[in-house]
Amino acid sequence: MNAAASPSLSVDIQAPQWVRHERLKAWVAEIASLTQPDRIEWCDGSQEEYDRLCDQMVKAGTLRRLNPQKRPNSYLAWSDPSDVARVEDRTFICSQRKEDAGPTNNWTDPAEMRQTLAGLFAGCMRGRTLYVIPFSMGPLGSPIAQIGVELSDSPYVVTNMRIMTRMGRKVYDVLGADGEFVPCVHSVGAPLKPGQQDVAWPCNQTKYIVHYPETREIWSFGSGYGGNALLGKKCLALRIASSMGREEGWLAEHMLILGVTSPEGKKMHVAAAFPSACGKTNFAMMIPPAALPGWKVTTIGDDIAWIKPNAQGRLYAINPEAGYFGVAPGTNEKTNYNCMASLRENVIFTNVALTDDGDVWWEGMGPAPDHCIDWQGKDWTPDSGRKAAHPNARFTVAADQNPAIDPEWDNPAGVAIDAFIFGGRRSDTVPLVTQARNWVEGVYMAATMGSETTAAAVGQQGVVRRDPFAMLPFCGYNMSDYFQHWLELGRKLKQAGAVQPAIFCVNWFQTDEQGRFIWPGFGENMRVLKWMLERIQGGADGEENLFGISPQYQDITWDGLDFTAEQFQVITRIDPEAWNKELQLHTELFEKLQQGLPAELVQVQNRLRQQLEA
Ligand code: TSX
Ligand code: MN
Repeated sequence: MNAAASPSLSVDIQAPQWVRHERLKAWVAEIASLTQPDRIEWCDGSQEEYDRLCDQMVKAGTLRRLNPQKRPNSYLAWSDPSDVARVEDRTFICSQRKEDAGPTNNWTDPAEMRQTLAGLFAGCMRGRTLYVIPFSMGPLGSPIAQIGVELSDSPYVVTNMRIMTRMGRKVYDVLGADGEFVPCVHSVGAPLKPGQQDVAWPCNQTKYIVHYPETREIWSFGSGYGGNALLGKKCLALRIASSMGREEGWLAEHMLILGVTSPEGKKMHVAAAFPSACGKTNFAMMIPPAALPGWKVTTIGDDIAWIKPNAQGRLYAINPEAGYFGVAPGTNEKTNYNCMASLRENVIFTNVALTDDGDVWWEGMGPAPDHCIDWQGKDWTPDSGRKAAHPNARFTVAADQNPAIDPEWDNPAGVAIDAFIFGGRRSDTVPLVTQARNWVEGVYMAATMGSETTAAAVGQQGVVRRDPFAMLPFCGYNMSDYFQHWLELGRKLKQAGAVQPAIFCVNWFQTDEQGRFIWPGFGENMRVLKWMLERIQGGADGEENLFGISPQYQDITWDGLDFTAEQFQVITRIDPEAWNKELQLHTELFEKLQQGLPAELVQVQNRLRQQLEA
């Protein structure tokens, strides 16, 4: 298709003078010719633009303005009930070869997918505005950052991208006349006929979230929600970036990054991967207990880490995002005080309930109101037998509203990573904390990590789902190649003369016979973090077991907490019978990932099995 020469393109494609990138302009013209929008808007990322789009969405019924006394400058969106989460079964990695996507990704031949999408995108923006959204993932101009440009017909996407990324005119200065960018094309897939009335949340039953890792392109059709539509996040910063990182020798990980400062003022940085529903955002914003005075936790990121080795083999990490797109239900002053403080103003809420005084409410926020309007716009009372907020309801808020933001969070050089933590939600089997004896055993722990599904998935309670590195839905290439990449990177760090970061495996979620959590969790996790940091610095003791090194009761600081040696024993013991079953499940995972699975990981498994039998 010769888009630029298309006679049917009647829309004004004239770019503002501050866009000097001819290839970008030609691409915008090409996509406009395909999708046929009524207008093109070149977003500048200004406050005026944000306010204007919010006003426009309030008029269109997409947003409700919240009570400015209760929640200044904040809005509430209710999505279509069919468009409430990422659609993993509609997410595709379209590499040339199927093997390069691997057994855990959906794959379609790229040529075939391009044809399918050409059909779906033809005329799909009729009656709408095409917004050109330039954004930087990572501090502007950082050597670890990447630029993307999203073309979207959704003003909700523009306003969320302004919060979640460094978005706007300043990106064009970094891009210059011919800088590299990841092209991202997004449409809600709901063209309007002349005079047709729009709906509050346009979307399409047909959905495609498509990645071409070799050409580094993203195409998304049919959804306006979260990671399906805000293409900088899961699509670019994880799926495409993981593939870039493999080619270029760095890591794009589904990890929070936190800083932890000791009473002596020594600061370390930790990156941690947890599957969904394990409280990543809570951990990233954790407030240490008063009984551990002088310890401080600061947030660099809550979801994604881009990590590059320097010439000395030290790993430096940035948070590619500029905001938090977090799950609202369950968030309150006790589970995450800093998060609640972040949400006092300038927030976009999606799919939470609207209270009678024009504020928001969700399950687990605090006492239920006697009446509110639920996320589907219906009257709700505590006895209506439904949830007022959708379980995947979200807030979008700028990172710099977090009172615990790390002073280095915006540093283009990143922060030096001292430790990796991998965790899952396991009611048994996996002990509170274990330090891997070496890099390969750490990679094994991360590769085999799993998490129990919560009540959210009906009838699935207690089933362990393997989620290697918490990357299963986010790795843009073959998972076994990804393990290999981690192993190779570990070797490179060592060769460059660095001490490799320590690797820990944690589980806050063991339960007793009555199903009650044993470990108090939340701020008390600081006690575990403290042990880890003292391990790294050579101070704390631990005891070697089958899988690595775990603390004994006396190795943890218990000041101000009633937690007995007996309770500690329960959450740190290794039950040989349970681990026999666990290793069987690891074997099942490895069978699925057989193609290209590093032999080193199989060797670790064989060693564990032998030791367990002995
Ligand atoms: O986020 C959590 N973290 C990490 C916090 C720093 N959650 C919430 C998970 C759902 C998103 C946790 N839930 C954690 C945890 O460490 N631990 C638990 C389990 C738990 C729940 C409640 C209590 C104790 C443990 N106790 C009381 O509510 C009194
Ligand atoms: Mn995530």
